[in-house]
Amino acid sequence: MKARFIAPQAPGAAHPNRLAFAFAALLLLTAAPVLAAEDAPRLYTEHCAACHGADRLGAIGPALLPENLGRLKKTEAAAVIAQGRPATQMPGHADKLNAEQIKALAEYVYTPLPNVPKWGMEEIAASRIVKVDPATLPSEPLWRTDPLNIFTVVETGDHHVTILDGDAMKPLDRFQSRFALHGGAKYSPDGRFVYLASRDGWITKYDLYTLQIVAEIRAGVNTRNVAVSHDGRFLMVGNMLPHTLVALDARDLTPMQVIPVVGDKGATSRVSAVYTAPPRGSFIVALKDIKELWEIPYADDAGPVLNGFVHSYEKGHEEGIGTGGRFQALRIQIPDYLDDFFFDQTYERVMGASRDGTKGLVVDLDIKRKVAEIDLPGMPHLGSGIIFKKDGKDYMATPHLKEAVISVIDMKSWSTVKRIPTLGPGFFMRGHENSPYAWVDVSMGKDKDAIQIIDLRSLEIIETLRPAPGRTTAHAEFDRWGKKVLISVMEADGELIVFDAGSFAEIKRLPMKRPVGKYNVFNKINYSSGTSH
Ligand code: DHE
Repeated sequence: MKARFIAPQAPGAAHPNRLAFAFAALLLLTAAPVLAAEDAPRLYTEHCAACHGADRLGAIGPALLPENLGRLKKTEAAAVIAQGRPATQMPGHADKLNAEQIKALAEYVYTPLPNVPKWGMEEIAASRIVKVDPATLPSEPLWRTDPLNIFTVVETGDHHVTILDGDAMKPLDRFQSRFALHGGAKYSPDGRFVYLASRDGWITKYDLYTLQIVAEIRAGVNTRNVAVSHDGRFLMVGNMLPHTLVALDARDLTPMQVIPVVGDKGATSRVSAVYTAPPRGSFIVALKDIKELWEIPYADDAGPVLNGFVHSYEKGHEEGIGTGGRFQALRIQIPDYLDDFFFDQTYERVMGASRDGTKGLVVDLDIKRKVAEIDLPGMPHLGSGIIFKKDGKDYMATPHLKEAVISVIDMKSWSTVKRIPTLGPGFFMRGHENSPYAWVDVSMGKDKDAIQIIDLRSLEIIETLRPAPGRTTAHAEFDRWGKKVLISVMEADGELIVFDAGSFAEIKRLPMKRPVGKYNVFNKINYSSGTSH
């Protein structure tokens, strides 16, 4: 991805060019002559298919079908085609396409497909590939290093994953992944297995001890992300297409249940994100097209919501297969859509925001309603937020995809106590319990090569690093001790740069193919407050 510069703007304001274009697009949609019908598919093949799939079912970009464009009006779609979409890999096409062609494309993506492929239990189960019987795996690792200081590094340049020894900072393995992995790698609670999700729905289970893929399954056509239950028994996959959640048995990825994402009034929705809330023994799910937040308990004693379904995990997973009710969703009505969310330390409250809103919401999962609003304009990227302590109080800090600031929120009063100006809007932020510093990138702005370091005691930026001038540099991750920080140079011929977390001195560089995210086993399995969950 080439990050594009997005000019900072007033909190909550829609981009002025965007508004102007949306208005122009509205006039066009009503006034301009329509291109010959056959031109739109040709234009689509030429300009859109590489990212959104020849069949419009999604690839690196999302599926472009009427049912997946729910919240986007046609005029806005035309504006996106012309100008691109902030914080995504969608570039503008106004320099290549004229207004009439843009209009034809906007019409085209709202045309229903004659057949949207069915992706139910049968198709999912048929896609499953078991490469190794999990029961035959040895109990000890094949290598000697600290098993909890391993990193999984996703390289999207050539769709590979590198498994990195975090002590020696040397690769243990590098393997071909599914196409376009996205979202954080998730680990089993002991840190032995890593689960990866691709945008086109594949879930891969990989064994770090024996350095091999155990099983794979295609759980969706266009997938958002996957969560692993804190007890390691279940995976929950959130899909954009079809509008479903899919529960898998973590042992060998056997599908357990397809949960249709249908709201109170019968409308269906894409999933924005599903995460695990360990103390609740639940998955929490945010939705893009329905104003509801779902909680799906998975604990065996979650009695009332299981509708009397008696589950015996030890007897085997086959009894859960089909449309049985092992997993039931508790639905909470909320006043807005949530595109992203973040938990407080107790997992009782969720901070969420829609990408186009101006306010964040705090939803209490026990009281089951919104309990506060947060001043969070400019597309907060809450999934990248961190929690830290200062003067005995808990704060969360989050970057914004459209504003050159880091917002710092008091987690008791929910007020924004500081907005730390940065060199540009950023995607990712990381801290660590053993470090007083947080590392942020500003990769959505013109200073895309800069990494800024915030002292969490003073809430000031104290250092700006430019380890690869002119190249997109983003996504920090600490090692388990909080002593080293890894940063990605996200270019085709990119690299991973290792820094000393205290002195900020460079330690090492490892060449990689567009490395994006990297995930430390210890930090992830301990739900470090400085990392994503
Ligand atoms: Fe991500 C995580 C949504 C674009 C790289 N991204 C996530 C998660 C969500 C999300 C919901 C949390 C999933 C999880 O970890 O379980 N991402 C979105 C979007 O809505 C957005 C803006 C548009 C889209 O294309 O879907 C988007 N994301 C991108 C990119 O363009 C990035 C930079 C490059 C890429 O390869 O797609 C990108 N997203 C990432 C990464 C994570 C991620 C590296 C994991 C962060 C982490 O540290 O946990």
